[in-house]
Formats: sequence, C-alpha cells, structure tokens
Amino acid sequence: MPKRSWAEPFKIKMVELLKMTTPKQRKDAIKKAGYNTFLLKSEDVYIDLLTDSGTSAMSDRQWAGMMLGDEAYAGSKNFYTLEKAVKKYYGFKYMIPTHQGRGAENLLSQIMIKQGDIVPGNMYFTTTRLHQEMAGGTFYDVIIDEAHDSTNPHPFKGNIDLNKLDDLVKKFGAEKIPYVCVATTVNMAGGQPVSMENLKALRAYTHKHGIKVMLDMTRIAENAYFIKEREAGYSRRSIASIVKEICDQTDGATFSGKKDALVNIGGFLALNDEKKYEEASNLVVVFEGLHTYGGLAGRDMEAMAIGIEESVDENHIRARIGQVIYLGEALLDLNIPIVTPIGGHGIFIDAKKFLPHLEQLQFPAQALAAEIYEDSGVRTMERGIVSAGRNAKTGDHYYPELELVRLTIPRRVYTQAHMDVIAESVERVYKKRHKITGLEMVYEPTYLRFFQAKFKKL
Ligand code: PLI
Repeated sequence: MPKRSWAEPFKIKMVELLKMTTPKQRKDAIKKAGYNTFLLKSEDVYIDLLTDSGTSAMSDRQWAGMMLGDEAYAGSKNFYTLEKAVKKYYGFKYMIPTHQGRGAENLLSQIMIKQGDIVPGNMYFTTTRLHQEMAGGTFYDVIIDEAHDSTNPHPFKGNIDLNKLDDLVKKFGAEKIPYVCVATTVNMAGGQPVSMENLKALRAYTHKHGIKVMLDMTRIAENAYFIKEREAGYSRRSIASIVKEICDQTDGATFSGKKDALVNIGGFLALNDEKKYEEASNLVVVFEGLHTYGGLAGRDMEAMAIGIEESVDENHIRARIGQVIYLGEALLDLNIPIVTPIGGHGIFIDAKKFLPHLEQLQFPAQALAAEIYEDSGVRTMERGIVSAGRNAKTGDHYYPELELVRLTIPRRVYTQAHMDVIAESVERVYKKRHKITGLEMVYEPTYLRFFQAKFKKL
C-alpha cells in the first residue's frame, strides 16, 4: 500500500516568538539554576520539552470557550458543561473540579487511605505517591518487570503484574488495600500503555477481593491510541469508545486536564460511589474551593470540557503520537539509547547507557539534561534518581532501574523542524559524552526534590 503520512490536523493562527541565546548565556544560566532545568527562566529556553503538562496550545474553539466563562462563585454554567463532558466521554457519575491533577490526588488519598494502608500501583508517580504517603499509606510497585527494562519490546509495559498484586493481598490482607492505583500510559516507565486485557483481568481480580480500582487517567487518550494500534480486536474501534471502556473498568479517577485535555490549568476527581463523592465534595471546600469550581475559573472549566472532546479526535491523537514517534525514530537512527517501544508523550533517553562512566549517585540524567540545555537551549527533565526521591521511612535514596532524561512533547506547539533541531542537539552531546562529568547535590528540599534541588559539577 502507498504510504499515507500523518500531518498536523490544524493550521497556525498565532505564534509566540522565541529568544535565541548564545552558548555563554546558556552556560551561565544553567549554572545559576543549580544544574536543575526546573530553575531556568522560561525566556532562556529555546525549545521547551520540560513537560507536556499545561504547555499545549489550545484551539480557537477552546479560546472562544474562555469567553463563555460564567464567573459565579457557585453553580457556574461551565461546571455543568464540564460535568456533561466527563459523563459523556468517561462515564463517571460524579465529578469534582480541582486546580490540577494533584489536587484530585490529595482528595482521593484523604478519603480512601487510612494510616497503615497499602496502595499498589503500576509504577510510582511523584505527586501521586507523595499524597498516598501523606495520607498514611505505603505505595507498592506492581508493574510488570519488563517496564524496568528500557529496551524490552513488550507492547504494554504499563501492565500490572497480578501475581505481584496477589502477593500483597496474601501478605497484608485485602482489607489493607483500599484501591489499586492504575495509570494509563505510565509516565515514569516512558509513557508506556496498559492493555485492555490487563485492565479487565485487574477488574476481575480486585472485584473478587473487594478492592477498588482508581485510575490515574491523565494520558488516557494516548493509552487508547496504543490499544487501538496494538491490541487484538481494537483496530476498528474509535479512540472515544476505547477511552470509555478503560474508565468502565474502574471505580473512579484522578485527572490532570493539563495533558490530554489540552488546557493550561485544570483537573478533576471522578467517582461512582455517592458516599465517597459526598466526602470529597465536602473536603474540596477546604483545599480548592466550592465543589462546583474546585480552584478553577469558569472559563477554565469550559476550555477543559472542549479539550476533552478534542483529545479523542482520531486525527489529533494520530498526529500527536506521530510527532513523538518521529523524534524517537530520528534518535534511534543516530544510535541514541532511548526507551523503546516509543511511548506516548515524549522520548526518554537512557542516561545509564548514554553516560556509562557515571555512578547513579552522580546523577547522570540530571547532568545530561543540563548538558543538552547548554548545547542548544532545549530544556528537558530528569526522570531518575532525583525524581525518585527518598524512602519516607528509612530516608535512603530510591535507586530506580530507569535513569532517564525525558524529552516531553507539548501538544500542537512545535513543528517537525523543531524535532530535527532537537535530534541534532542530542547527537552533538552524544558525540562528546565521554567528557560529561557528574553532579553533586548541594541543596535538597523535603518534598518532590526534583523540582527545586540544586547541584554543582563534580
Ligand atoms: O501536574 P498535575 O498536578 O496536574 O498532575 C499530576 C500528575 C498525575 N499523574 C501523572 C501520571 C502525571 O504525569 C502528573 C503530572 N505530570 C507532570 C507535571 C509531568 O511533567 O509529567
């Protein structure tokens, strides 16, 4: 069959000009930032691959929606529009808006987890695990072993290992496990999807043991795309119907609208249980705002409702992941060690393989992210030992198997030419990799240290 390429299903109506910097300016900027890309000024960044969270471009429809903001304190029209979208696309009965995903994680953890509880999940996520711990729970990783191997070709490296889960049930008892936290496209594993088959098996297992399933549905449309591409029986199904089927396997969800839903701010907690909904809608008043706005302006809720609809558009999702794959394949052609299969929201460079001369405690991924910035002004993010943090009980560093630099692609923001420039920069850094030195941490904050830690060159 003749080739039919993807292309952006939009045209550009407005642009934001970028500042170009000199090598000297970048060298000074990253040193001043303590070799932490989170501490750089955005204006000193050329191509910003720090995150795909809140950095996507909204459509003209979303911007038009912003003008429909009903900025009432209570019962805003836009809340009902959002509630309708959540019911239509995700099927959950109740929805409480929050300012972003972690606001929902806080509520969920507080209403579900008791001191001493166990919360299994398919690999940790930074904010999710912290909220579980702050509520008195302990996170256990039950992802399949393949997820910890950067080049294992398993098509669904986000899957839960039901034997690992069963071991926890046997060891601690099902009554100690309020829910299993299952994420769609597992961020820290490299944007790796979970299969529908696995979700259904998890549903059956947890049902038998009276354990709930709570979804971190932050990148659910991207997961649905991989199910459509890779799982038997789904190739003719719509993304929207797969998204709904994923939600049907769960009891509720936390959502960061800043990813799939193409907004700069927003999230929600969704639940099917009325009693839990009542608890959460009371608690949200303490942390976020009334249960009909949860920290968001009316206009933000309107834009998120429209973004949810746009997120499941077939052409959108094909081009979104097509662009990620384009960059990944360019790096593979240059023999750069990256996580494969290529994931949904970015390319993850394997820093252990890129810089084999560095110990993990010399923070290879942190050093590599700084080096890429210095080369070209491309801002990436560490997803390794710094992100993993310390064990809350022992105080020891976690030593994750995956020591990665994430090149996260915002949706609808950069062009294919930007992808080429990024690949060339990584290639230049790869060529001089032997000269790259490690880092020493000189400032370590208590919570989520990767955001604010500072380093100096060894
Ligand atoms: O950044 P929030 O609070 O809207 O969402 C928290 C959050 C929850 N789950 C997952 C899987 C995430 O990826 C996530 C946020 N991720 C960020 C900020 C990222 O850069 O990946």
